[in-house]
Amino acid sequence: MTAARFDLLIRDVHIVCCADDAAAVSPRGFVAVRGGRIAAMGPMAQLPAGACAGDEVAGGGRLLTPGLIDCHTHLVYAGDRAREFELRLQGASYEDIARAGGGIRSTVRLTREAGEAALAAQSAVRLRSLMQHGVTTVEIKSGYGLSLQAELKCLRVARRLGEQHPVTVRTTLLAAHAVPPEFEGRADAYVEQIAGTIVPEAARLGLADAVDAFCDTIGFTPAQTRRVFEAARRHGLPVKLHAEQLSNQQGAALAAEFGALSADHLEHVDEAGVAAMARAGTVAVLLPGAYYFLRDSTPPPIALLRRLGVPMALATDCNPGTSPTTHLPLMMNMACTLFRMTPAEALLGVTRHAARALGLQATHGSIEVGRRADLCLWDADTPAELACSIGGSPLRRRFHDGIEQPL
Ligand code: DI6
Ligand code: FE
Repeated sequence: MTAARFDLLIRDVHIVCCADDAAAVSPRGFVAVRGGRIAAMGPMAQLPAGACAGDEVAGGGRLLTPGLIDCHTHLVYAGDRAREFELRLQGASYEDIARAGGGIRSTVRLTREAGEAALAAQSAVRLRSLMQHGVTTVEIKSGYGLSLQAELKCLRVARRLGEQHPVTVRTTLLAAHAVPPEFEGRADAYVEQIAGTIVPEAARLGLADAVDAFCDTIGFTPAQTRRVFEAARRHGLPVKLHAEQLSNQQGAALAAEFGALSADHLEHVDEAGVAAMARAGTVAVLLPGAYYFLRDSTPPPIALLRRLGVPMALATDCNPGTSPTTHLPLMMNMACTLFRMTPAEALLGVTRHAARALGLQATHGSIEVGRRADLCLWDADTPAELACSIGGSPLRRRFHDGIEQPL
């Protein structure tokens, strides 16, 4: 009888498999990979005698987690917004700046002007930084194009970034991010353009995996959001929503009504909204980077989300205006510090629950036999040690699809 042969064997690691909501650490285990999938795992004592692999990794008793999943980013954009950061330090609010034609629209100007290669090059810097902090799957939204051609350009850039880097990219069409200048005062006409042209084209070209909208006083009304969601439904695309970030628009309930994968931000969500999400199985994506950067003081209702059993994911919201970060482990720290989540919840938020927020829960986000072998080895012993660090980089090794990738 021949001994089991694998492509990759990681031995002597503390494993947090994130297969259930406990996020327990199993000490001294192994994970074996074949064909990009997890083929076997267990305590070291159960490693089949004579098992060998093309690539063997001695884990040295460190922590092995699923590869991290950043389930909400706007990382394809041009330029920066440091000037607006200064204006806010002088007292202007995010809403003031947006109403004066800055904010999202200032990034739209630069993103529209940028050629596809230049846009890809600027965005790739951010993508590589995310990967260096442990990300193996990332969601990338459009939303700084706001015209058919510019939105498709952003989605193409996102898709191409995924083809050119060892990371899984899921794309989301966010044409309903802001009203572009040429539709000033005619938001409904822009929504018609989104529903009648941009969603159908993105769907036809296979460029979008989901559709999102920004439902808020400086974004779109619930009625306009509904029109975008109906278009997504007609074209077979799941929806997500920027909901209740700056005010309560009952967006979470609207998202739940459409069976949304996630409702994101949620600082101002009420109990009815959370209850609707719980019934629909909609994930709460919490974005502590934006909360911190805007110096918000109303955290999302963590205790309520917990009590009603809504899964909580965490993401960077990587964008130039409200969360210029590519550091997902830092978001774990902020979720614990600012939102009082536990380190175990924070880890589940960037693995198991983030996978669900992208509809990838059958294949990603946990270490289980048959799942994708996306894995991170950390210079840490416990999830608390990961969440405790502010801004450091405890990642030691990163595997995507069963293949180790240089950091
Ligand atoms: N909410 C956010 O936090 C980002 N988009 C959104 O709808 C901010 C985007 C930006 O300011 O550029
Ligand atoms: Fe966002």
